[in-house]
Amino acid sequence: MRRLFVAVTVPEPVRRHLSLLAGGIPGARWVAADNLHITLRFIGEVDGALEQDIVDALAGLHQPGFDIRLEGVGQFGSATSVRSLWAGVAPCPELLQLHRAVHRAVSLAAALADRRRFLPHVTLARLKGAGPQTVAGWLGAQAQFRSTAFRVTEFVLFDSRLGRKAAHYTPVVEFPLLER
Ligand code: 3AM
Repeated sequence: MRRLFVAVTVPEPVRRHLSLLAGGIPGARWVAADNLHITLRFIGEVDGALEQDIVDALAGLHQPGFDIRLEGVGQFGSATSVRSLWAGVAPCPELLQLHRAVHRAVSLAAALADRRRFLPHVTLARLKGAGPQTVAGWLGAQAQFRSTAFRVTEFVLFDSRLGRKAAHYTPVVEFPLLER
């Protein structure tokens, strides 16, 4: 069994830019630069046969490549108990279209539902017990964050192994998007 998810990766210069945002929150677990990504669809644990069906379904997608930019920061969780901090994505219809296509392909191939609303983001940190004021200070300080634009040329099926301190992500299959 492997624990799978589908994501868009972030190029190295943008990951380096994002890693400058790490810091200033005691107890935060900052995501390692190599692990920064935009999740399109979490799949979960599947066996080899189902994984192959998912790979076949994803390989059947023919979506175009596109440019995106990361912009702004936000939080998941509640005001008093923030679970994670993230960088946002500037509005991008092509990313939403890719998400819809991946979502549909996975749902059909694996008969797995996922009704969560898609809010594209790059998780930067996971928090436990961080004070709301500290978090608000960080959000205010980073509110103007804006990356350079970059081209998304593929999406990737990842295997996620949960470690005691951090998850370890390994690319399983890279699916190229159509060129201009
Ligand atoms: O890209 P982010 O960090 O938002 O939180 C996990 C991570 O999302 C999420 O899948 C991404 C890659 O691990 N994830 C983990 N378990 C999940 C679950 N049971 C989940 N998403 C939905 N349901």
